[in-house]
Amino acid sequence: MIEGAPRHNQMTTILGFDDYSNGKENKKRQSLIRVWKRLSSLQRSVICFVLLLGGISALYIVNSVRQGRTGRWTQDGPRELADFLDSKERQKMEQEKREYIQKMKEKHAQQQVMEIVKKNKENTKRKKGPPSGNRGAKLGQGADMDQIPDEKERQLNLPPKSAGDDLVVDQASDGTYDYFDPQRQYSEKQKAIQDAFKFAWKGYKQHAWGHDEYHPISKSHSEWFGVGLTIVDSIDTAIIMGLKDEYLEAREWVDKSLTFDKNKDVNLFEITIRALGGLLSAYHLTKDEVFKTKARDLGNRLLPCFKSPSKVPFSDVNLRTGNAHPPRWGPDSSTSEVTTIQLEFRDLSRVTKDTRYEHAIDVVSEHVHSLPKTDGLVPIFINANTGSFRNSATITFGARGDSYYEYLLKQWIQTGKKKDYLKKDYMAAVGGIKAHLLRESEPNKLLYIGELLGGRSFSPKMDHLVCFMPGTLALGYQNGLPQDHMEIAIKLTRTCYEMYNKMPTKLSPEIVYFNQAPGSSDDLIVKPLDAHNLLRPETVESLFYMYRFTRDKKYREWGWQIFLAFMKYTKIDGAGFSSINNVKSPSNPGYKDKLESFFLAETLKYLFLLFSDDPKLIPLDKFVFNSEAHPLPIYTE
Ligand code: DMJ
Repeated sequence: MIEGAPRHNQMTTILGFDDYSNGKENKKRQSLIRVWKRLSSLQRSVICFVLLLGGISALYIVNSVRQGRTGRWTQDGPRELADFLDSKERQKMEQEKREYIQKMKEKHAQQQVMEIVKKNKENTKRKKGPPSGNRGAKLGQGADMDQIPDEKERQLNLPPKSAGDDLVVDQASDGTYDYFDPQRQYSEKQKAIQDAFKFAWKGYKQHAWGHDEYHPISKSHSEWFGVGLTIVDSIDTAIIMGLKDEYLEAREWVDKSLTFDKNKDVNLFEITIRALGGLLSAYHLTKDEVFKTKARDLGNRLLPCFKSPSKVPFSDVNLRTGNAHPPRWGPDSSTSEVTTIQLEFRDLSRVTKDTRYEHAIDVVSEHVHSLPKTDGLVPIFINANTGSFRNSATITFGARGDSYYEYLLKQWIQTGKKKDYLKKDYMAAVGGIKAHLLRESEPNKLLYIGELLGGRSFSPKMDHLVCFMPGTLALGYQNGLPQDHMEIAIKLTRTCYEMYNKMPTKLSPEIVYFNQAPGSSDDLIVKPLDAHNLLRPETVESLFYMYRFTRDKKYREWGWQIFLAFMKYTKIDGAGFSSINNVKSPSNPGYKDKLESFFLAETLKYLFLLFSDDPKLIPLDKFVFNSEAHPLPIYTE
C-alpha cells in the first residue's frame, strides 16, 4: 500500500480496489467504489459469492486441463486428490488408490522373489565344482541340485539355495562347531539378546531352580510335569548363544538331578517337543552322552501312549506307571499333538538305533495320511480309540491344528525328502489354505489365514500361533516347493509384524480378528480377552527364516523392534520376564506372573539367530528345528 493513502475496508482490498494510481483509471475506480458503497449489504454478499464461485470454477478447469481428468489414477501412479470432489467420488478414488498400492506391493514382492532366485542361482553357479575335503560332498539338497541342468531345474521348480546354507561341511550332524570358542564374535544386538537370556536365567536360578515354571513377580515356581522343564527346554539356547556358565549349570543339573521316574501324568506332545526335543538337540550339539541317556529314558516312558486301539496316541501318560489315557477334559486328542512328536521320536530311534520309537510315530503319520481331509486341511480333534477325526471340529492353523502342517514339511526334510506322501499332504494343505483360508483385511489388505468354524464357516480370526507359517512356507520354498509359497510367506510375515506394530505396546495380542468391511479404519480388531501376550516365538521364528533366505534387512529391523518391546513391557527388574495381560495398554499392561519356558527355548533363540552372520551356525540344510526350536539333524542317508 502507498504511504499516506486512505485505508479501505477489507472488502475493497479483496476486490482489488486498493490501487491509487492517478488519472482515468483512478477516477473509474473511485466511481466504482461509490457504486459499491451505495449497495445494500445483501447485494454486496451476493456479488462476493458469485465472484468466489467463478474463481473456484476457473481453478477446476485449469487443473482438469493439466491432469486430463481430475484426481484419477494412471498406470504411472497417483495424482493429487481434488479437495472439492463429492464424497461418493472421493470414496471411489480412495478405493482406486488402495488397489493401486496393493498392486505395487504385489509387484514389489514378486520382484523381491525374483531377485532372490537370481541371486541364489548366481551363488549356486559360482560354487559349482568338486567339493573340497575328504568327506566334503555337499549334503542335503545341495548334492542333488548340482547335478541338474538349469533348464530342468526351472521345469522342476527346484529351490534356489541361499548363500549361507550352501555350505561344504564335514559331517551331517554338527559336532564340529565350537559353540564356546572364546574367539566367537557377537554383534551388539546379539550381546543384548544374550544379556536378556542371562538375566532371565539368573532370576529362574535364584527363585525356581529345578522346577518347571517360574513366576517372576511372586518370585515363586510351580510344577507342570516335575522335570525341570525350563532347564531342559533352554539348554541348547545357552549352547547356541555360547553361554558356557549357564550351559554347565544346566548340564550338571540334568546329570545329577533330572529324573523322569515321577508318578505324574504328562502331556505327550508338550513333554516331547520341550523335554525330548531339548535333550536330543543338546546331545547333537555337544555329543555328550548324558543327554542321550536321559532322552532314551523319557522316550521309553512315553511309548505306552501308542497302545491305543487305533495306534493314534493317547494325549497323556503317567511317567511311572505307564497308564495312558485321553485328556481329562474330553474324549479326543488334538490333531496337532498326535502329529507333532514325529521329528523327536524318529531322531531318538536314529540316535539310539532302537527302531521302536520311529515305528510308533510312522504308523500315526501314515494313518493320518489315509484319513479324508478338506483339500488337505484337517479338523483339530482326533479320537485315539477310533482313529477318526471329529468331523464338525474347527479347521485352523492356530491352536490344535498348527504344527500338523509344520511337521508334514519338516518330516519330509528330516528324512532327506524321501517320504513323498508327507510332501504331498503338505502341498495339498497349502492348496487348502489358498482355497479356503487366505483373505485380505480392510483397509490395508493384510494377507491372513482365517479359520473354518465347525469345518465349514469362515471366521476372520488368526491366532498369533499361526505366525509360524510364513517361516514354514519359506522353508518349503527353499527346499524346492513352488514360488507362490514364498510370495504368500512374504505377505504373511508383514501381517504378523503388523500385529505387533499396530499395538500401542508394539507387542502382539494372542488373537486378532481381521476387518472385512470395506471402509473400515483399522485392519485389526482385538477383543479384551485376547489382548494378552505370552512371550510367544512364532513371529520372530518366521523373521529368522525370512532373513536367512532373503538377507532382507527389514526382517532384522522388525525383530529388533519386537525385542525392544519385550524389554520395555515384559522385563521385571531384578527377576526376569513375564507374560502380560493387555498389549493395548502401555500404561497398565498387567503382569501374568509367568515366564513360559518357550521364551528362553524359542523366542530369544530365534532372535539371537536372526542377528547371526555366521553361516555355519545351525545351517538349514543340516538341521531342522522342531516345533519348540530345538535343532535336530537332517538324515540324508
Ligand atoms: C511352543 O510350545 C511351541 O512352539 C508349540 O508348537 C506352539 N506353542 C508354543 C509357543 O507359542
